[in-house]
Amino acid sequence: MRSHASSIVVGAQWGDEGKGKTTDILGTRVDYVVKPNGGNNAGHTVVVGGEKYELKLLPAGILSPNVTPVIGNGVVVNLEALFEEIDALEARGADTSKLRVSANAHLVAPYHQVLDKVTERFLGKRAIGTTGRGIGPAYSDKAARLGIRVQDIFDESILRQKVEGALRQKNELLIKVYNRREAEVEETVEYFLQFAERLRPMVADTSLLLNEALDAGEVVVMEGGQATMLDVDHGTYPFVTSSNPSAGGACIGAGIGPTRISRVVGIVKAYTTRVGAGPFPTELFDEMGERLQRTGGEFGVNTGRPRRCGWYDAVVARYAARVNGFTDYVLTKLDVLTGIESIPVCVAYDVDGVRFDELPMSQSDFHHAKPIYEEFPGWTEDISAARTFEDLPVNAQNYVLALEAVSGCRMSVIGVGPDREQSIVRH
Ligand code: 2SA
Ligand code: GDP
Ligand code: MG
Repeated sequence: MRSHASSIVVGAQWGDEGKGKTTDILGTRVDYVVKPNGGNNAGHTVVVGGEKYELKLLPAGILSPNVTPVIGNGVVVNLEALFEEIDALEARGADTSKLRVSANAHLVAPYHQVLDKVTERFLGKRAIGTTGRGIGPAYSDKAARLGIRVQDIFDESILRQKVEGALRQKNELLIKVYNRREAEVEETVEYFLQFAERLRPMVADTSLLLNEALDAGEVVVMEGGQATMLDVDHGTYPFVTSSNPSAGGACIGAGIGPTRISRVVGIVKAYTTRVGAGPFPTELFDEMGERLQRTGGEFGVNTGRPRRCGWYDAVVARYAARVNGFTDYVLTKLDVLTGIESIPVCVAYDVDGVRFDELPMSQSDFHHAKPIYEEFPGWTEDISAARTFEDLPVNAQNYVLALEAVSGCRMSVIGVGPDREQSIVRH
């Protein structure tokens, strides 16, 4: 794929489409890879030369030696998790010394994780199925202006004031509503300070760094966490994460203006998965769902939770193409469908007898949506060694062309296996 000055990579479904691998194949030259949103709720599995890496808080670009990885201002950072991940990568010989972390990124505190878990318990049947990493409470504090930012841990008196302010409110909740132990100011201050010296050399004005890099003709990729349908504005609210994983959120979370973006790449799986609760019209509850889960290795990178599986949903793909303004799609995991005789694709919904070609405006309608399927003949040949479109069996080619026709954007790359080499580049 040709390198562009600045690309955004966005999940088009409910996550785990293979965004981590995609960052690697976006061009022969990538200088910066930025994570603009999310935190250690994300999980990217990347296979490089047969070696498997599981990344959570760090952008997958960290595995490419010439890339400067950046944690943008839109991320919520768990410092304990960050250093654990850095240490694990260093132990395997990866070089993490170029990592830069935005001074404006918010920090996840231990009380955010407690609040995440107890809120889920209090929601009962309406629980979101979060990763329990404190992501929602950390973003809530950011919006409520009660958050602690990376830069705060380098000024102890400011840090103490902010922790005191945050805990006055948090402890009311923890003690009176949730019946938990209070979070203590000094304990929390000490928790953050223990990381300060190790973090200091990594901290930067990352918006300035990235814009100067673009001025100098360098190539920047923004690697979105989670996905469009988990976006707090555009997803299946309230069954969403608490950030904006869509393309607009990447500009905010990296500090790069929309006029500087040259390409927006949607990553879409040849079928659909979802982790956690919430509507999923094409979900399969039968042996075929189990087959997709098994063949696709559909288990959470972070939590190990089995992912719910179902057929490709073109209504979701068209919606994602629209709200993100995709210029290209990368279609992943086509190989997982090998051996299925006839493959259904959802092209519209039936909502209580009414046909919907676009995502229903009302969440209640979406909960009632029944897929209207078109069927496409499958293939039995192993496609994992295909490197050109013509290498694919005709039925696999036709399946891709059929998806392309209903998904709102051209499909420029096709994934036929987990390794980054296992890709067909069409445009
Ligand atoms: P949270 O923890 O507040 O962000 O959870 C809110 C919803 O967002 C979903 N979510 C995810 N969905 C898919 N993959 C994610 N990352 C991990 C992975 C997930 C894992 O790559 O496998 O290990 O379980 C991710 N992160 C958040 C979450 O399931 C909730 O529905
Ligand atoms: P992300 O969160 O979008 O980065 O995706 P995950 O890493 O959570 O999940 C995607 C999984 O699919 C990973 O295990 C990848 O190694 C794997 N993967 C990516 N592309 C392909 C592909 O084309 N074929 C197959 N079989 N696996 C793939
Ligand atoms: Mg993932």
